[in-house]
Amino acid sequence: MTGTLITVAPTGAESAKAEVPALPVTLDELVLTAKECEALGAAVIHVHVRDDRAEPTLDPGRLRETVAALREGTDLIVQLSTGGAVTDPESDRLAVLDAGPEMASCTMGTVNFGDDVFLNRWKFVVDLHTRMQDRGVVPEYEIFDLGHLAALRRLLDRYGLPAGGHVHVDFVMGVPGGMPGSTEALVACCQALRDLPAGTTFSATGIGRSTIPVMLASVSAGGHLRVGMEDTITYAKGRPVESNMQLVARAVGLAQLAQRPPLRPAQARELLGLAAQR
Ligand code: KMH
Ligand code: ZN
Repeated sequence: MTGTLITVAPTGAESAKAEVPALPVTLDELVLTAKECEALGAAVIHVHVRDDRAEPTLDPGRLRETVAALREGTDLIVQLSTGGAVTDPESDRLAVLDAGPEMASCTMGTVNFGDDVFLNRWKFVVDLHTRMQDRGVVPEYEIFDLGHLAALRRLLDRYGLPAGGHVHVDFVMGVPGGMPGSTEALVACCQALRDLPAGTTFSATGIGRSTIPVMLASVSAGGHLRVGMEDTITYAKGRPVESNMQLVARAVGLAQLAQRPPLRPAQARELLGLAAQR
């Protein structure tokens, strides 16, 4: 493991612009954030888009326009969220792939999500996985709970490897209703990776106050990092995040401290099996 893959998740679907003014919600704000995060060391951008009222949307035109603008303005790997918001119907979430991203997220099971439910039926997960195979979109499998890794093994056993042949997972830890954002939980996930194809890579992100413990645990376990205002809006106790760049800069500092500097987008494409897809 020679470098660290840094993913920025700048917006998400949960925070309101009125409450978090630094959240990038317009296309211009998103592209500027993407450029600055790329300059700092991010290689992947996990994208949720907002409408003109800054509400989460899966509008196909807006998704296509966003993919095009990010491609034009950066070399980042564009990973569209198929998770959307908890209220989004499955049909709209599947249609995200029509926007032609290099990567897309694929959550491996249903999870309580605060007071809501983030629904990911087995049949839906299979549809998403097989459509991504057909279109050459490389998935990032989102793991909110330990059992999601067992579901991933079952998926790969029954339906085969993803496009590009490489398996990459992201542990999303500390969601109220999912696994905790603790070193112990991360170690348990790492142990379960032994049942997945050799060479499977992982990144991790801790929601809210678990951001820092999860970041430290992931780097020490040889993992990669996802950071951004989708996952935390507090930089330190009593200190709101000022920008996504602040979070990326902190992750870059940690990666450098660990002597695993950030992977450039081209290196990240090699790692994730994307190079062959271009
Ligand atoms: N917004 C969450 C309900 C994903 O992007 O794939 C789901 C989510 C996961 O953020
Ligand atoms: Zn997301």
